[in-house]
Amino acid sequence: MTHALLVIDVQNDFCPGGALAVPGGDEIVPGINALMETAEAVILTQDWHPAGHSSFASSHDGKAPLQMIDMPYGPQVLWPDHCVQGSEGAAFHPGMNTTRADLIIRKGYNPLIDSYSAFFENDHKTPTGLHGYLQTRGIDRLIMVGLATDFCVNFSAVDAAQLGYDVTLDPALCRAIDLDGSLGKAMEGMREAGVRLA
Ligand code: VGL
Ligand code: ZN
Repeated sequence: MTHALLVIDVQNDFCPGGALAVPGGDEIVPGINALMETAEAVILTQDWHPAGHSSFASSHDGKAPLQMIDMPYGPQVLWPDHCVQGSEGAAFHPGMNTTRADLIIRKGYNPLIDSYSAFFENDHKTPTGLHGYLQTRGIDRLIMVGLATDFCVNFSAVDAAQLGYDVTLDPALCRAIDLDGSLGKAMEGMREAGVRLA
């Protein structure tokens, strides 16, 4: 088995001081750097939205961040503007060792569809290309860490398990948004999908 460390969205906007700060988001950086040393492959993801993205509350009249909206692909949480392509907020946390990365995959660039998962956009159909990359490299085991546990890490882990990867989540190297019990639901869903906890 070849394994990869998949580091989800450790970007300035998800760290304290950022536009969509996840409590303690920056605390996981040293541990992630250390884990990179023993990983056979390292893949980083970057949430990467065009300005005016449809997941931003500011793109919808009368809507505030954290309200819900119905999109053609299903219900969608509306977020503050975050991880706008090329902005400082979209950059990786400066402490993260990005030099070690074999691949950086960007997601959420389609203005009409959000993409929590590193594998599929939120329509659960449009691939990001990551599955093809992993298959052609013969990677079948994934260690997942990053931000946020209950959104992008969760959707990535469940998709990976459903695609047949052996998935282990390291909860010590993840932090959550926890919106209306979303963390508990995410942990339950990941367990049901067969995601292991480190
Ligand atoms: C994320 C909300 C919006 C995440 C990304 O990385 O978990 N959450 N965009
Ligand atoms: Zn986003």
